[in-house]
Amino acid sequence: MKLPSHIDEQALSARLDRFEIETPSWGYADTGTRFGKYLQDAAANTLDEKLADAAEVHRYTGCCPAVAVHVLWDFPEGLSPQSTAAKAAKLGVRIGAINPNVFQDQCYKFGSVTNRDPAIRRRAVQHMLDSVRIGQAVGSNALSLWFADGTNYPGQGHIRQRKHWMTEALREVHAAMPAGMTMLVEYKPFEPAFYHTDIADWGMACAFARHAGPRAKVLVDTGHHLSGCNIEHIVAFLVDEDMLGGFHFNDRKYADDDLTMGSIDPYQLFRIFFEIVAAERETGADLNIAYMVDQSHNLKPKIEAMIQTVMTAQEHMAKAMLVDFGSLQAARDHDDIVRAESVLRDVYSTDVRPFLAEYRRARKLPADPLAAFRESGYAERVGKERAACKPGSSSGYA
Ligand code: PSV
Ligand code: MN
Repeated sequence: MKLPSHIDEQALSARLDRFEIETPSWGYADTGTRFGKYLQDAAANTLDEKLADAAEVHRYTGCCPAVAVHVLWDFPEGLSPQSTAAKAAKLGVRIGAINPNVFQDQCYKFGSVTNRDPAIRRRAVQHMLDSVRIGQAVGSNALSLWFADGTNYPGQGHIRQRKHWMTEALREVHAAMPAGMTMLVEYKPFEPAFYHTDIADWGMACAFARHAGPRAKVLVDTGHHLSGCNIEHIVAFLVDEDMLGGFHFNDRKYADDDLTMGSIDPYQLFRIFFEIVAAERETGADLNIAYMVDQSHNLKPKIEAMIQTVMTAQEHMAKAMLVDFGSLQAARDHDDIVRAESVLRDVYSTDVRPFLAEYRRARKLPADPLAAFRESGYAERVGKERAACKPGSSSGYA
């Protein structure tokens, strides 16, 4: 494919080589909605199987060497973090962000680090401190924090007091992190709490991260915004404040729908990457951002959905890199809004898939990872092996 003349193809390919996308262990397991769970034969039952599936995604795409883990779901009592890290390495992947879980246990019904009961707050902090240690043991450099804390009714909680408890907890955990670890603070405006959420938006996450310490940054989950929100503006703003630590990628139509990245609004995804690429051009260096997927597919086959996601991410990053920043600046200098917008729209309309196919071939990767994975028969094979271990199966553990 012939690229526009202002594009340095080598630089574009080199940037894509450095564009790693972390996939989530929970994206390979059976999950459901609060209305029920439909099991898939091929979905992973154990952490080993999740790692094996993540390794498949990496094998076909070449850009997903890290797997995010959820401490309670992936590290039950007795599972050694070191041996898990060794297993991952054997499969050609590594453990990425560590996600503590302070939202599932019964004691967290009225909150974790913002619970009025000091014993429950301590338990939540202790779990995060344990997660830091797991992270150290597996060589992870990110502690990714999301809290379900909030209230459902006006008057239920003392909002400012809860803010102080959240700050104290984050400070203590930050102080326990080793030098190379980043704390990622995720926000969400609703769910499971529906009146107020203790970290409701990027501004609150940014304030909490600043209070926590210098290695705390904001995590933008693209599904965690109210309708109409300009996510790329948030991204640009946080980048400029040096406070954007990472993404949880997914797409949404109504709420936190966990849909495949770019399936609903691919132009929004392009606009997000455009802001990143623009900032990288101006600073002359890659931004230090953890690109992570947070999708848990109930209907699509999980590995296919993940490969589709990764290909979509590469496409939109590549498109953003095709922007003619010289023409864009010239248009801006003349307040030529029509031209400025066209610079983006023209690039967005460019089909970069032939370029990406060549790019992959040159790296001995399949030109079409999704087709290659389908042809491999992996899903059918593991489906047969794993189905027997599903709840409800006659030979399963249910
Ligand atoms: C919460 O909705 C969230 O986005 C957090 O990142 C959790 O860790 C993840 O989903 C769990 O699926
Ligand atoms: Mn998330």
